[in-house]
Amino acid sequence: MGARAGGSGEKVIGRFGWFRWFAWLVATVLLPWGVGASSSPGFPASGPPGLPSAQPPHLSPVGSPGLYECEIVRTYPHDAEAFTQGLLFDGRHLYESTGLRGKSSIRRVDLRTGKVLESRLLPLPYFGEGLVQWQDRLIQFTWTSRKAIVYDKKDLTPIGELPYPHEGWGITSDGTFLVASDGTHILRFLDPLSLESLRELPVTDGETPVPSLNELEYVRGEIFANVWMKDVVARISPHTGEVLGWVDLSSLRAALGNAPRAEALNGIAYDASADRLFVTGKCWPLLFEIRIRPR
Ligand SMILES: [Ca+2]
Repeated sequence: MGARAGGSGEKVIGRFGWFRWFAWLVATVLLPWGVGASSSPGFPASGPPGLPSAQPPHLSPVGSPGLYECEIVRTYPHDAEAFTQGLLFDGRHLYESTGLRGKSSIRRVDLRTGKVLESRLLPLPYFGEGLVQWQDRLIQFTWTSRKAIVYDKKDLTPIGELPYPHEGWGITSDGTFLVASDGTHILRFLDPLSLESLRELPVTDGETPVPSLNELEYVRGEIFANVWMKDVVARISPHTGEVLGWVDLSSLRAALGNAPRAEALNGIAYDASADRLFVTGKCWPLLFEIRIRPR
């Protein structure tokens, strides 16, 4: 591509690189739903089959938000039947919520082997979505049933349900509140006991709303969000809603090898005790520990 040419050409290429990055962002993240759209994209959270957009930027970004990529630290097995909708790590085990009607589940998973240690199927018509731990409980969103299911974490016994007036997509916790997405560009801070919405946080890249926020994880003071059907993660300020950076994870798809059923990247878990970050996707046969670095 000649991008490594030196001399005065670098300035031209640098500007072109910025343009390429901006064009990539618009084309892959913002335009498919219409810039400024604030409603659900109109497709079910399960999404149509097919590969998400994975066209990566190739040149360095200039300005903000920053552009990041990842390196793979370790690779672990992951149940290729798991239509991952929620993922967390409690310092010992992974906990995972899977979707699809009739196949939705909550499960405790051994990180090293990927073995499902314990699981429960959700009854119809529930469609499992985001998953969060609050104290000794797990709270699992359902997509359109307008309720969340509460479990005793020690044995995954359902112990109650909470009404929730929005679509349930992703959910995480900042330690004080729960933070939820509903497929739009709005994040909601929720009372952890009642799921009452206490604050809404529009997420924007500059002036542009970023729709289709999906699985969430609170990581070192930021909210990390999968963007539905994209191999990117948005790093979001929990204070302003500003996208602080885009993490391009399209390189993981090559590492998946032959995985014809692998759908969208979805599932972020952070091990705060060891500063480890895990990601996987819907029906991905692998789960990755990754390290993020500036591109
Ligand atoms: Ca998560």
